[in-house]
Order: sequence, then structure tokens, then C-alpha cells
Amino acid sequence: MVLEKLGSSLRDALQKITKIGLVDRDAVISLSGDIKKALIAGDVNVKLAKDISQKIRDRALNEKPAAGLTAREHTVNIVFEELTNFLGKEKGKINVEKKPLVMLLVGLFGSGKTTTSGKLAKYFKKQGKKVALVQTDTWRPAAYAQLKQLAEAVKVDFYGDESERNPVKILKNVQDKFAKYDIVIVDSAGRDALNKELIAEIVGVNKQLNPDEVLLVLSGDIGQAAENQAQAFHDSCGVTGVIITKLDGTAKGGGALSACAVTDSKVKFMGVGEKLDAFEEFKPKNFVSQLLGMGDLETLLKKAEGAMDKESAEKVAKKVMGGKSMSLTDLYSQMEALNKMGPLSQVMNMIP
Ligand SMILES: Nc1nc2c(ncn2[C@@H]2O[C@H](COP(=O)(O)OP(=O)(O)OP(=O)(O)O)[C@@H](O)[C@H]2O)c(=O)[nH]1
Ligand SMILES: [Mg+2]
Repeated sequence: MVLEKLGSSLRDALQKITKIGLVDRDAVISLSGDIKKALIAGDVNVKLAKDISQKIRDRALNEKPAAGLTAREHTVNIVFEELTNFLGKEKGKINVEKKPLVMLLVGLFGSGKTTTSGKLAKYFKKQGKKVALVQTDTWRPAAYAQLKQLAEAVKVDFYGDESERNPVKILKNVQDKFAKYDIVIVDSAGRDALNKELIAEIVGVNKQLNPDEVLLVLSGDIGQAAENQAQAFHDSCGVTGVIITKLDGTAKGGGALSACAVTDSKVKFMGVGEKLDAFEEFKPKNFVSQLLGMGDLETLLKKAEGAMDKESAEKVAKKVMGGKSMSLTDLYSQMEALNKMGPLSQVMNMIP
């Protein structure tokens, strides 16, 4: 599960107030302290962690529970709301109506830009969009081949020029092809946002491309360095959204999450593994309910719906309800559908 350690310490904090009979002032103060500690341990910016815990405390002590809510439910709900607010409340949208929608991926070395370009291509292709991948990274020796391979795997068109060293020239040579696509995803070289020469380069690329979205790719394990980097990328390129990668492999994601709050940009997607499918839209409410162990039924149901061919499922259901036994083929097709939903452990995490 994503951010297991942060999730388990938040759940432990909430468990305490589940166990006690009365949620009084002391319990609320102790809960808000525990949440602050859990957030700081998860690398959330200290000031933000303090603000969140203070808001939780003040609201839990001063707001009247809505009709029908127990003091405990009221408090848990406030924790949920404040953590969701911290993550940007609503999910970050991408306006796919515009054609072509041009996206530029920027970020530190090794943050996952190239992999994420492939994941985005697959994500949009699945929605029936005509997608192109473009490589402008002329620094990393294998960057061209890496993205070309991903484009082949996803079966989308690929543009780049292995012999050209100037990314702006690469763009100039291919930009007239963009009009025939719904979505154009442009990968860029890794860079430290504090390196002047490399920033001048991305500013040039950004100017030439004039993208609709500049997506900052941040690795979940970046820690507190995320903020300065995010701010510097934002100042130079005007970041419109963030993609946090490697949330599967890190105990701490708080640094990257805080960076978004600080730069006021929304997380739009998250990477949760190396494979092209290990990629999800970032939905603050679902994310927090998973962290807090409230389950994530919406995602589960959507996954189940996508995985199971509705008609065949209905057929089987009718058979079973009509007292007829399932054939081996029926059983096989249901097992297949279950398989498509991912590992059972992942599915179990979504059940409250
Ligand atoms: N576990 C995990 N690994 C990831 C994820 N995203 C990327 N990676 C891995 O991170 C490593 C770097 O990924 P790249 O996509 O090459 O990163 P990059 O930002 O393009 O790197 P440069 O172009 O060198 O700056 C690779 O080994 C990827 O497989 C993720 O969400 N989870
Ligand atoms: Mg790369």
C-alpha cells in the first residue's frame, strides 16, 4: 500500500479515540499531537504539519457535531477533511477537450519522467485518444531509445532526433506534426532546478513548445528538498500540475505532497510501480480514505467495473441466481476479471 508507514501511524492515532468511550478535550488534544507527529515523521513540512494538527484541534473542540454524528465520528470526519484540504481537496483535472493537448514533463534527474511519459501515453490511449510521445532529452545517452521503446510498447507514435543536441531544434522539426494528435506528451532531460544552465534550457523548450500543461514529476522519496525544487521549476516553467512517482517504494511521501501545497499546484497523477499500468489519477479524498483505512470503495468499484465485462458477469449472475451451476468457462472468465483488478492484497486494501 502507498505510504504504509504514514497510514499506519495515522490509523493508530485514530484507533486511540475509537477505543476510549468519551472523546473529550484531552483526547482531541492528544489526537492532534499524534497526527502532527505522524505527518512530520512522514516528511510533511513541519509548519504545514503544525497547521493541520492545529486546525483539527480547533475544529474538533469548537465545531458542533452535525446532527446524527457522534463526537468520535465528528472528530474523524474533521481529520479526514483537513488532510484532504492539505492534498488539494478536489482532484486536479486535465482539460482533454483541447486538441492537440500538449504536455511537457519536467523534473529532477531520475524522478521518473520518461517512465511517466509512457504511462501517460497508455492512460490516454486507453481513453481512445490519438497520442504522440516526443523525446527532447539530449543529455541522457539512452533517453531516445528508452522513450522509443515505451512508445512501441504502448503502440503510439514517437518523435525525436538522436543526432541533434539542441532540444529546441528537435521541437522545431517535429511540431508541425502535432496537429493530428489529441495528446502530445513531451519528455525532457532531468535537471536540478537550481542549475542555471539547465534551467535556461528548459525555459527555451517551454517557450518553443508553449504547452497546455507543464507537469512536474517528483519522486515520492525526495523528502524536504521537494519544496525548493518545486518552487524553482514553478518560477521558471509555470508548473500546472504535479505527478508524484514511486509512492509504492517509499515510506515517506510527505515532502512531495507538501511541495504541492506550498506551490499551490495540484497532484494530478501518481506512480505506484515500475510497470506502465502502475499509474493512477490522484484523488485526494480516495487517497486520504486509503491512508486512514476507511477503504476506497469508489476506486474499487470502478476497477471492478472496468475489469469485468458487464454482460458476461450478468449472464453468470443470472445463472447462479436461477439455480444453475457455473460452468468451468464461466468460472474462468470471472477469475480472469478478478485477475485484472490486480493483486488481491491491493484489492483488500480498498475494502473498508
Ligand atoms: N517503483 C517505482 N519505480 C519507478 C516509478 N516511476 C519510475 N520508476 C523507476 O525510476 C527509475 C527512473 O525512471 P525514469 O523514468 O528513467 O526517470 P527520468 O526522470 O526519466 O530520469 P532522467 O531522464 O535520467 O532524469 C526507473 O528505474 C523507473 O523504473 C514508480 O512509480 N514506482
Ligand atoms: Mg528520462
